[in-house]
Amino acid sequence: MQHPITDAARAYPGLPPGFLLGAATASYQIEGAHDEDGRGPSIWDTYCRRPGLVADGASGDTACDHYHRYREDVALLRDLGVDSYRFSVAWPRIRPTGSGPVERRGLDFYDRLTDALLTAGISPAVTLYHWDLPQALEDRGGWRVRETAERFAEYTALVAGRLGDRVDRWITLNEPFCSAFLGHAAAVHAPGTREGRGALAAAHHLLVGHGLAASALRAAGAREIGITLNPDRLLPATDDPADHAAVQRAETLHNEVWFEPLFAGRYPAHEAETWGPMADGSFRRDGDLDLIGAPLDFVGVNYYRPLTIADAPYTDPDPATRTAVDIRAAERPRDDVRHTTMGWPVAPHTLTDLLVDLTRRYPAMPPLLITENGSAESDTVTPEGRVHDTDRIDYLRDHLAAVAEAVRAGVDVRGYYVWSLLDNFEWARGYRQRFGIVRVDYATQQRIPKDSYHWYRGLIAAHRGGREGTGTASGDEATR
Ligand code: IFM
Repeated sequence: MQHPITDAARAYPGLPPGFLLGAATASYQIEGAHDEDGRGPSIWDTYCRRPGLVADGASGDTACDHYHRYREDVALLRDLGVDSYRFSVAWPRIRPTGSGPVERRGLDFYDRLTDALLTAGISPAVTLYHWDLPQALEDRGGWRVRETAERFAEYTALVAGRLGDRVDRWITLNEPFCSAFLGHAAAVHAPGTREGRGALAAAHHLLVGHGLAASALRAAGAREIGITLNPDRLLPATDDPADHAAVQRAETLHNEVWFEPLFAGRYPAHEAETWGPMADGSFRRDGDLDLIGAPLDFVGVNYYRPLTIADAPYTDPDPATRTAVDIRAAERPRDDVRHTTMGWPVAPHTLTDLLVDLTRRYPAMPPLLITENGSAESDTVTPEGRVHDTDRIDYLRDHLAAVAEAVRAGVDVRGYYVWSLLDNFEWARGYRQRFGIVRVDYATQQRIPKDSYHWYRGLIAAHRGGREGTGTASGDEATR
């Protein structure tokens, strides 16, 4: 189903009144200060030190030095005019070994950041886990074992105890798909292993951790609690039934593992044909579905691009000792649309389709927030010190229009966070990929707001200025 984006919507997406506009980052990608104030090592510190895994041998050791420059970054957010800023707390700053003593200086940092945001009139949205697991917990089994979920709930209670009086919105996990499957199956994220069934155990324990953390947040009186997922819009490469079957297996892996237990009270229906012999589920316990499926106030959706899927043979030679999560499906390239520097196809209407489809499939799902959307582009700085990132502006504008289209189709979307405020450490891609609306010169740590920053600021001003929902906007920055 295609949704033509009208010219009016291109000019101004016609967002509903009260629709929240924000920007997002994550701790390991921006903070730096990897060994300061008692911070312990995380699995990403370890992963970055293994030769050959991260582009250019990069790490988050310094990143954007946000730990020391957060006041400057909050000033950028204030001038941008965002309603809300989504940041993540680094677990190893709060409990360096995951289970031992609490590091007060880590809590103090997020306390200062929270107060700086509130002084700037910005509502903080806190993600508790954006992939930086304390290495000491990984050494004891990591997400493969239930104990990590229990430690996660303890850490959550510590952070809620300190910030809960000032934080409006809490996100337990960011994209558990990446933690479980990119980390324990594809080996392209920390901890960087290929262990088949271990990835399925990790997926389950991440959900258990979410449930326990959500319950700890409720007990602490948290106002709005949610989880951020990265559901994929999966398209069959051809009409061949084999490709459609591959799409179903990919649905299980990418979407249903999370959405079914969270919002339908069950495990995915197609597990057996998707996982094959690994689907033993022995890590599940009675009562887990109730814990995981406890009501939430919102679900965060991170969305960047669709995936075109085709049937594929097993690549793992011995099914009995399978180390990959091999669902016999492969992504096919497409040549009909522009791609970002990540190699991701740009197809904004697929975001509308995804949101409409999720709402239809999961009627019990709470309201949605787009907690990430953005594009990596090959930015250059002009001699005048400007970054004319027109491709990024087009991307953001068209995806916001796609969100507005979903709202018109009846989807309850309450807000949108651009990824990302700053250029930052893009995981295994290092610093080569730039997602920021603010450029970071990593040699000097100078911040340069790009044209997309100015455009977004104009859009926010137009939205605030009472033109919400009219489909038009005035002001050069919002209409370009
Ligand atoms: O940079 C990441 C972020 O940490 C999680 N979501 C996707 C982004 C772009 O790859």
